[in-house]
Amino acid sequence: MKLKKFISLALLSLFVFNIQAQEGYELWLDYKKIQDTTVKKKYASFLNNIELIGNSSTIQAIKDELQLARTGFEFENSDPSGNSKLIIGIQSNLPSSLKSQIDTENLGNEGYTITSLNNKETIVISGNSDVALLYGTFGLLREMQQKNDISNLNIEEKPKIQKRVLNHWDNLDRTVERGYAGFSIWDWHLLPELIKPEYKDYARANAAIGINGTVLTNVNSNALILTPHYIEKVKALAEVFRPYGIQVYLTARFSAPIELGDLDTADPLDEDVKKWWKNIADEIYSEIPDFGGFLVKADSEGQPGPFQYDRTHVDGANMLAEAVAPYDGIIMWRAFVYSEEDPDDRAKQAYDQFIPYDGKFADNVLVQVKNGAIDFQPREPFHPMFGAMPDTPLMMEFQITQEYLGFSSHLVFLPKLYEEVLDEDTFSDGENSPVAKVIDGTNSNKKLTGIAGVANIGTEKNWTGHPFGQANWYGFGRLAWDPYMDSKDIAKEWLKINFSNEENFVKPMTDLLIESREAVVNYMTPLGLHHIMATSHHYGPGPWVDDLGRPEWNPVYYHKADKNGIGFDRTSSGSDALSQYAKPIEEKYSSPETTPEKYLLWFHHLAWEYEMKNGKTLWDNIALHYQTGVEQVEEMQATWEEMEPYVNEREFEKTSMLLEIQLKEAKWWRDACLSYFQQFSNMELPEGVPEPEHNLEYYKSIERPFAPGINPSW
Ligand code: BDP
Repeated sequence: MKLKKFISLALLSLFVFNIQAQEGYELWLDYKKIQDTTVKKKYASFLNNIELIGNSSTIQAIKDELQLARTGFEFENSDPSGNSKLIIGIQSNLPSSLKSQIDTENLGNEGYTITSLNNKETIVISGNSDVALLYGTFGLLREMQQKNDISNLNIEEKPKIQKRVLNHWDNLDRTVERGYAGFSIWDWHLLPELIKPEYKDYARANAAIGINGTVLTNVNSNALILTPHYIEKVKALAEVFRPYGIQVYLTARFSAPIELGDLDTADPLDEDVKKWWKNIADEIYSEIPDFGGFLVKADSEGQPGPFQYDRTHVDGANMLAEAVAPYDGIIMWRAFVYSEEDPDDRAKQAYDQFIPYDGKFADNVLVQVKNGAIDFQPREPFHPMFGAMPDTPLMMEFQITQEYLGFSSHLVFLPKLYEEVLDEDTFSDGENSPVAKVIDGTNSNKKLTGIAGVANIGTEKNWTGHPFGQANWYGFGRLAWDPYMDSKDIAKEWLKINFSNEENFVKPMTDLLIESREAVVNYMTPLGLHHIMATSHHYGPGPWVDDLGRPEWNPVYYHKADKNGIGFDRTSSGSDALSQYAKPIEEKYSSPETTPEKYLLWFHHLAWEYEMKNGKTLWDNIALHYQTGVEQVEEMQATWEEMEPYVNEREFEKTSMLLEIQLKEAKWWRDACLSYFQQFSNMELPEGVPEPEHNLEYYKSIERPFAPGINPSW
C-alpha cells in the first residue's frame, strides 16, 4: 500500500515537473538532457569532478545550480572519465599552481574568467568575489546549454554597466501596472512567512543573465511600503536574493512624510523632512544592510514632488541621496516628466527641465531616462537628454513589458529595439558617441552607471505570458551586461538554450525574431508615427481619439493628420524639438529629404502627396508599410509552422494561437488606421493593400473595457 502510494506520488511529481517544463517555467535554466554522447561525455567529465573553493551562501547557490544542471543534463550516472576537473574559486584562493595563470586584476567585483589549463584537462572559473564565480558558473552552463565546444576556453567577461536592474511596476494589492502576465509575483500578504520557491527561481534566472538589482514596487508608489510592516517583507525577499548578488530597491513616494502621518510638509529643504527620510533609511538599512536605494517618480503624471514647494529636481533627489549615502545607497530619479500646464511639445519637456541642472546632482544620484522622449513607442528616436548632460550620470530605462507593443499577445523581440537605441550616435563627444557609451560611462568617464528594464513578469506559469516574452527579459539582461552585444547573437543564444541548436531551427527563427520588431512598427506606427494607440490601456489603434483632458494624451496631438498632410513638425518651423539634439543630427534631420525615413513623421509634417525615395507618395508608403507589417506576421506564422519538431507541444500550440491573434490584430491596426487617415488624404489605397473589411465607425466602436494592466487606482 505504502509503496503504491509512493510510486503514484513519484509519478505525479514527474508529471507536474514535465508539465512545468513544457509551460516554460524553467526559463533559460532548463538544463535539457544532452543527446549527443560525445558531447555529453565531455561535459560530464568536468561537471562530475568539481572542486568548489569557498564557503558562503553564494558558494552554496553555485553548488545547488551545478547539481540542478547535472541532473537536468543527465550526467549524474555517467563516468567521471579521465582527469578532467572543474575548479571554481576566487583568484586569491586558488591553488598556487593555478594562481599565477589566472589574472583577475582588471575584472572588478563581478567579472569572471573561464580558462582551460593543464593540457585542457582543467577548467578554472575565477574572479574576485563569490558572485563573480556565480556569474562564471552560469557562463559555463550557458556554453553547455548551447552545446558549444568547451575544450579550449579562454573567456573573460566583465559587466560594462554597474546597476543592472529590473523595475517592477507592481502594486501592493498585487495588480501590476502595464503587467500582462498575471498578478505580481510578490505575495505581500503572506510575506515574510511564506517564501515561495518562485522567489529563488526569479533570483537564479536574473543572476544567470547578470541582473543585480530589482525595484520591487511601482513608480506610482504607495508610501506604505516604507512602514516596518512592509520592510519586514522586503527583508525576507532581500534574503532570498542576496546569495544571487541581487540588491533590492523600493520606490519612494515623495509625500510619504505627510501620508504616513508624521509631518505636514514634504518640502525637501525642510530640516524635519530631511530627518524623516534619514530615519527611514536608518530603519531600512538596519534590516537590509545591502539595500540598494530608491527609485523616484516625482512631479510627473500626478505624482507628488518638490515642485509643490517651489523646489527643483535637484533639491528632491539630493535630499534623498543624502539619506542613503552613508550606506552606499543610490537614488534613481526619473526624468519622465511633462507638465499639464506646459503647452510646449511634450517631447521637449524633460530635456528642458533637466538640462539646466547638469552637474548639480549628488554623486549617488542617477537620472533615469526613458529610451525616447515620448513613451516606450514601437520606435522612437533616442531621448535627446542622452549626450546632453555630460556631468550627470544618466541611467537608461527600457520597457520590457509591451505596453505599446501588443501586450503579451504579440511576438516582438525587443533586444532589436534596445540595440537600435544603444547604437544611435549622440555626437556628444564627437562622432562615434553612441548612447551605449553615454550610459556605460565611457563618455565623460562617469563613476556611477545604470540601466533599468520595466519587467514583463507575473504569476503566469511561464512568468511572461507569451513564451517569447522570456526572450525580452533574457535579452535585456544580456544587453545590460554588455550594451554592445549584437541582438542577433542574443536571439541565437536564447533560441539554442530554450529550444534547439539545430541550424534548421536557429537560422529561420533568428530571422523571425529580428524581423518581428520591424513588423510591429509597420503594422502599428510606420514612418515615425507614434502614440496613436487606444486610450488608457493602449491596446489596439485609436488615431481618432481627440477628447481627453490633456492635449498630449490624445493621438491627434501626435499625428496631426488633416487634409494638408500628416506628421509632427519638430523642426525650427514647428516645435523645434530637433534643436535639442547635437548639431550633426539637427542639420541632417531638419530636411525631410535627409531624415531617415523611419523617423520621417516624428520630425516633419508632410503633404500626403509628398514624394518619397522610392518615387511613391507618402500616402502610398504609409499604406504599404501597414500592409508589409501584416505580411511579415504571415511570414512569421509560416516559419513557426515549420518549427513543430523542435519545440514542445504546449509552447508550439500556444505560440501558434498567439500568432493568429497577432495577425488578426495587425490587420485591425492596418484597416483602422488606413480608414481613419484616408478621410484626410482622400486618396485611393495603392495596389496590394486590400480595402478595410469594415467602415471607420466600426473600428471606432471597438472597446476593450477590461484590458489588463490598468492601475485600479486610476
Ligand atoms: C507610461 C505608462 C504609465 C506609467 C508611466 C511612467 O502608461 O502607466 O506610470 O509611463 O513611466 O508609459 O511613469
